[in-house]
Amino acid sequence: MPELDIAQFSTVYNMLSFATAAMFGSFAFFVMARQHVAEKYRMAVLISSIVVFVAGYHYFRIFQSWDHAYALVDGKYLPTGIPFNDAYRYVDWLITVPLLLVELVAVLNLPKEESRSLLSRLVIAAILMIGLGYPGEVATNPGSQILYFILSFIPFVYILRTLWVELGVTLTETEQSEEVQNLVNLARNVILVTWSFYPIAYIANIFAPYMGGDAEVFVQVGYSIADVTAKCGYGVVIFLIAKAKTDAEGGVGATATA
Ligand SMILES: *C/C=C(C)/C=C/C=C(C)/C=C/C1=C(C)CCCC1(C)C
Repeated sequence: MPELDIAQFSTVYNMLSFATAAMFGSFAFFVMARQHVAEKYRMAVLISSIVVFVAGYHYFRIFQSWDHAYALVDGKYLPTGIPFNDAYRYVDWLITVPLLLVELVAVLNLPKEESRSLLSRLVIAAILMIGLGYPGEVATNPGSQILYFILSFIPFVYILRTLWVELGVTLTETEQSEEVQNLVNLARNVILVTWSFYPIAYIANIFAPYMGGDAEVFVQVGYSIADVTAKCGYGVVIFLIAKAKTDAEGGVGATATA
């Protein structure tokens, strides 16, 4: 771990605290929001609440780990020797990234066959993406950092391609309303933009020898912003899709008794 000045340490400390609060706040929102959508869309909103709860727990652990990894000595934050546990992030992603994809497919309520085929491929690609990224995240030599970046990038592109090309065809074929199509488009764009933060933040690891403490700050702040938008913000879009479909089908009561 690099030595940090007070501003660098505090920036990460405050970001991790903010992300923990955002996750648990969103958890409360999704738990209550569930009642405002029809029965068949509740699974998607339930999964949003599980995602932010799991992430909130992990952020709390990451926050504690960060706090223990450094001690203030003569106006500088020096490593205490207690390792900062970044594995929490990857364990978190291993659970939450597949769930985020399940959310999208669940809220669309597609025919069973198509849901299953889309989901199994998306989930496998997500696990490969995270699993191949981890060895690069913990590596300190640029060769491994770049190699695992490239390997992880392949399933990343596959996921985006599947969401744009295949899901696009399915949306037209299943004749979703224009409002729903626009919202699904928004959800896909939220995935594209927020998920792109991760490989960008990762790259700072490669430049760590030239950036000093700033690299660690960049990575931690980048991942935190990405997580809040990709889990909380995206969850709100999923809720809006569920709500739009509920309203189009006659409201909560009408679909619940149908
Ligand atoms: C809630 C957490 C989410 C949505 C995490 C998403 C993570 C990624 C899209 C990570 C992607 C990576 C690459 C494409 C290459 C470098 C290694 C990773 C794992 C940072």
